[in-house]
Amino acid sequence: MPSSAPEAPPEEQMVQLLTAEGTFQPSASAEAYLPYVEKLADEDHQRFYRDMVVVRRFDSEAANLQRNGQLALWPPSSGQEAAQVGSGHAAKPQDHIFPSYREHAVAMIRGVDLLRLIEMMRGNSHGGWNPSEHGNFHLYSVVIGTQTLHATGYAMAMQLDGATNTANPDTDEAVLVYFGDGASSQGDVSEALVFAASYQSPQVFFLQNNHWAISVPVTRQSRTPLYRRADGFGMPGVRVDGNDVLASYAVTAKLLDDARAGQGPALVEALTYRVGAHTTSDDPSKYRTASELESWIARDPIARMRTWLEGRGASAAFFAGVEDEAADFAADIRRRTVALGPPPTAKMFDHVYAEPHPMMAEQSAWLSAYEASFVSGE
Ligand SMILES: Cc1ncc(C[n+]2csc(CCOP(=O)(O)OP(=O)(O)O)c2C)c(N)n1
Ligand SMILES: [Mg+2]
Repeated sequence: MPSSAPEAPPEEQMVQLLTAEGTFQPSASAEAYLPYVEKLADEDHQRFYRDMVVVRRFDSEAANLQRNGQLALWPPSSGQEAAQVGSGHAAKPQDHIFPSYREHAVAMIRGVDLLRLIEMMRGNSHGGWNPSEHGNFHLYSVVIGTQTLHATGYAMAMQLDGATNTANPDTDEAVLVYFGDGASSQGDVSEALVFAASYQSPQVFFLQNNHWAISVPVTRQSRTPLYRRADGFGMPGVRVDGNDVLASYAVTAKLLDDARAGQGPALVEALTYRVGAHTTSDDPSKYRTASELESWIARDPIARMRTWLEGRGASAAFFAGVEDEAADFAADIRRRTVALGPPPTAKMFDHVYAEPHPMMAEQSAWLSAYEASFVSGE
C-alpha cells in the first residue's frame, strides 16, 4: 500500500477474494461474503470481465474525443472498473442508484446509452435521462456529496411507502449511492449518514477511495481509514479491495440484501485508484509520483480478472471477442459523437426556470441578435 493510504491494523484488513496476481485467495474478512460469489456462474464472471474492458475502452475514447475538441470535459474512470462493475451488478433491477460523475460502468450496466454522458460533457444536453426508463439510474451529480442526501431521502421514502423489508427479495427495494474520498469531507455526506442511520433507511453508501480529490490526497481528508467512520454514525463499515471485481460484487450484494431485509444502511469503502487525470483539465504529474501510479497499475483490476479467468479455462477466442466488442463500442461512440453537431447556444436558457421567464427570454433574444450580427461565411 502506498504511503498516501491510511494503514488499517491487521485485524481490519480489507475484504479480498482475488489477489493482485489473479489468484482466488479469500482474506479472513471475506468469509461472510463467500456465499454471494459462490452463486456466480462462469457467464457472470465473463460478463464482469467484458464490462470492465468495454468501459475502459469507452473511457479512453471519450478522453480522446475531448482532446479532439468534441467534448468540453471528461472525467476518466480508468482504474476504477472493478469497484464499479462489481457493485453495479450487485444491485437488483428494483434498486435505485445515485451516482457521482465518474460511474460510467454503472450507467452502462443499468442500461443508459453512454452517448447520454457524452452529450452532457459536450453541452448538447443538460444532463438528463429519465431514471425510471434507465434502470433507476439517477442523474450525474457534480456538486460534491449532494447525491448522498438525494439518495437518503429516496431510501427513507421507500421505507415510508412500504417498498422494502416485506420479506420478498425480488421486489424489496434498496438504494446504492456512490461518492468519493474527497466527498467524505463534505457536510452533506455526514448529514446523509446521520439520517440514514437514524431512520435505518435501506441503502448502501459506496465510497470509492481512489486516493485523490483532484490534487488533495486522502490522507488530508481523514486521519482514520474512511470505512471506520461508519462506527461513529452507527452502521456497519466494510473496506473492500475495489480493484477486485468479485469482492466488490459480493460485499455490495450482501449489504444491499441486508438493507432490503430491514437491517439498515452500511458504508463500503472500496480501495482503488484513479489512474487517469481527475478530468481532462487536470495534470496529475504535478502532484503525485510516477512510482505511486505504477504501484497501482500493478494492481490493475482487469489484468487480475483475466489471469483468473484464463486459469479457469476461458478461451483465447473469448478474450479476442471482448476486445472486438470494446473496439466496436468505442467506434460507435465516436461516430455518434461527431454526428451530434454543435450544441445550439440558445439551449443554455432552457431549464434555468421550470416556467418561461421574462429575463431568460430577454437574454436569449439578445444572444440571438448578437450571433446574427456576425456575417456568416467570412
Ligand atoms: C460542493 C462542491 N465543492 C467543490 C467542487 C469542486 N470539485 C469537483 S471534483 C472535486 C473532488 C472530489 O473528489 P472525490 O470525492 O474524491 O471524487 P473523485 O473525483 O476522486 O472521484 C472537487 C473539490 C464541487 N464540484 N462541488
Ligand atoms: Mg477521490
